[in-house]
Amino acid sequence: MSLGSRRLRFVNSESFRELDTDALQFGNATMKAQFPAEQTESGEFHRQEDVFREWISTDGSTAYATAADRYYLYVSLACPWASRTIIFRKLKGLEDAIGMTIVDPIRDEKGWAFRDPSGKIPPGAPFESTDPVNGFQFLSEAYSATDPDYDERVTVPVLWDKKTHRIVNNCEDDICRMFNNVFNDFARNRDLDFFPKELEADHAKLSSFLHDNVNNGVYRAGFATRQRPYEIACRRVFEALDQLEERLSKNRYLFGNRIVEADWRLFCTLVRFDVVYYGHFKCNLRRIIDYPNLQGYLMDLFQQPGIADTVNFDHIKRHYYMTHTQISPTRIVPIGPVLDLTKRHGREKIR
Ligand SMILES: N[C@@H](CCC(=O)N[C@@H](CS)C(=O)NCC(=O)O)C(=O)O
Repeated sequence: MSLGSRRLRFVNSESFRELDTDALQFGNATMKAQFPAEQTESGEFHRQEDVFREWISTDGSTAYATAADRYYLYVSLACPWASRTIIFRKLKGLEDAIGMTIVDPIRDEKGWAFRDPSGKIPPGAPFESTDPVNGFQFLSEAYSATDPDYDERVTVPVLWDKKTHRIVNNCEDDICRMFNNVFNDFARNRDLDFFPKELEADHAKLSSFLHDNVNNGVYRAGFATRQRPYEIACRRVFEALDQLEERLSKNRYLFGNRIVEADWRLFCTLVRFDVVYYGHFKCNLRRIIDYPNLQGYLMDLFQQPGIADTVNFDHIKRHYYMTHTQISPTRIVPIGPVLDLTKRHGREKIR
């Protein structure tokens, strides 16, 4: 039987009988999901769509004109989607043009809160807002200011417009592209381009593969509420990682020697993998440290100027283990793993 096969075989006097572990697990009941509105009856996690997708323009073609000190980013350092926008803001040198507030990594039933993120204030206790722009207590206030009828999950990242007092965009793909393209008059590193025209089609294809199999793949494994969808999702994650390991044995980065958006997209999942996805989301066939090329690549990206400042393992661990209480009801945060991403990686030898 293959490793991790989900069917248990029993021998009886007549024949082999296969036992469905799914049926044994819950009978007819479905386990309560972390996000019930995004769960299918067969136990799969289907992520909601981002709703606010307005575009900032340099030529007045949209209602949102590019400007310094007009747009503002609300993020969590725990979140892999929001982290990509933090990385783009940092790499393009947009810190002076676009302000940013980091929410408390721990979410309770009121959602993301503008609470001191150090963990000193227990959820539920009164707190002073850490949002210097609007004085919001909860991120949900930004969503209801934009659409009073909004009733889906309130997510980070959020790009807020201080002028019209509403959310412009809550999709990290769009926000990263805008940071790359439309703020160059205010960017310290205006010539950096993470979406090179000459790679456009292959790049889009790879980013979409990474989204489906890696970035969202770990969530599909972690949020599954039945054995079968978990196993399918988890195997897909590792098939993708095996392919990427092979690709990165010949290329320093995904497209050779230059770092593009897809690299930062992959980085945001890899850097969380051994710390939370391996244990909390049960993606545990292998760790990233078991893949020599992926681990070297992860360290190479982590050691790029400014990037280590965007990674906060305390926020990451407290967020996942203390917020997803359907998966981790005790809310205990594990002390490990021991991880050092600052070691020599030797990737510069791969040309
Ligand atoms: N915009 C992302 C999703 C962003 C997202 O789900 N962020 C999580 C944190 S990692 C969040 O804010 N969750 C809020 C919640 O679950 O209530 C997408 O592509 O769907």
